[in-house]
Amino acid sequence: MHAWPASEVPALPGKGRDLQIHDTATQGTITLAPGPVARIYVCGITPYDATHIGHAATYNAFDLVQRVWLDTKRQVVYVQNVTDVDDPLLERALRDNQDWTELAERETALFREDMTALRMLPPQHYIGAVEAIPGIVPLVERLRDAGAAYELDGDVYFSVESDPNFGKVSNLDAEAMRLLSAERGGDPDRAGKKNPLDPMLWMAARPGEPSWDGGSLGRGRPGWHIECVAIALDHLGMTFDIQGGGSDLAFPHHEMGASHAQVLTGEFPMAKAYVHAGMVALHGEKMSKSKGNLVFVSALRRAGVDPAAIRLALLSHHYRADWEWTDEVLAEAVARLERWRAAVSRPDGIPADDLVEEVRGALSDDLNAPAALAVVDRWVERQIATDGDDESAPGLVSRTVDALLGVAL
Ligand code: 5CA
Ligand code: ZN
Repeated sequence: MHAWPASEVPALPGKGRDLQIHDTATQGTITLAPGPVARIYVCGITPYDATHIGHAATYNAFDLVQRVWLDTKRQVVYVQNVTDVDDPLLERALRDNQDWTELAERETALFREDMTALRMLPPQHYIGAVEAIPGIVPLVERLRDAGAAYELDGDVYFSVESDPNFGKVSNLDAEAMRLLSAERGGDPDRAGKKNPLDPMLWMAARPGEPSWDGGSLGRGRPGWHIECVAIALDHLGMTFDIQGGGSDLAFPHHEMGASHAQVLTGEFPMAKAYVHAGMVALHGEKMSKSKGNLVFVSALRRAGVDPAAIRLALLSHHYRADWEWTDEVLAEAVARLERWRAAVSRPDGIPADDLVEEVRGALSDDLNAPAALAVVDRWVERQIATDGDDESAPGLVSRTVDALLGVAL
């Protein structure tokens, strides 16, 4: 699939710092020092509805990762998927009596527009589940041939017991795993499974549903976790730097993915850091397509909200925090954007060399975007209150905010 156009990232004087980031698997902060090429896989959308603020917040976190790495003069290989065939997408298409491929294409196109408007840097490889099927089938066959998968009425399940490291990504107890499995696409109550948590690798064709040739697996469609493993291994190989998503993906999605990869390659972990963004809520509940309590990025844009203000609203919360979207959050961001623009539009100003280093310091410290905003706020206050004579300062602040925070002033 094609991704979306990249906005240019200005080069800053000096060099950025290595990223320290919280890793869900080891439950601590680790310093990532990739080689000249940093590799990241971020789980993409299931395109059955428009991009909401929760999605945007999660993609914002991983956009910051890219920007920190680019500032260290590394090249970044960024891979993102689109789950363009899965139960929720097919259910929505059926409910609304529309073609599932058209629904997926339309919502993916809107996602690209939203990401472009928000100045999120695009992935180099943007891969749909459907186009990944030829790579998924042989992996499922390998898992089955290794004795790590079994058949149940034509469906193929992964046996979590085949992985000695199962549980080491999300660190949850058995009861929590069971509850989350039922909530997040699993089927722990299906009779005949070896372990209630075992996830599906390949679902045999159902009447009225799309299906593909699965070689020795028969016709069907892929399970969710193997989709991301196949795409990640194909484009990044094993032991890449970060696998990212919202905190609702830690279990089962990233846990199961790590397990599939462990059995396939004999290695753990698939990613050096498992990075999870907090959940954005609306009216006290997690924003989710299934609940319908959503604020869409495209609706805000249509209402005339500057995408740079949306981006500042996202940046005003630490990526790991759970937070609530409110009108005040947006109003504050709109006011901040106005202040920042007024400050950098002055022909000269007070020196900003420290600002670059301080923003770098904040972001390399587990992507502390609120601290980075505070650094810029302090410069802006002084800039508005004082008459400086540093001609290069406003431009340097603009370029820093653009390069490291993705906000065009
Ligand atoms: N296609 C799968 C991943 S392979 C999927 O989870 N799609 S999604 O459309 O449901 O979510 C896309 C991303 O947005 C995921 O990383 C998810 O964790 C994140 N996300 C969903 N809802 C929220 C929310 N309310 N707040 C923050 N992030 C969210
Ligand atoms: Zn995924």
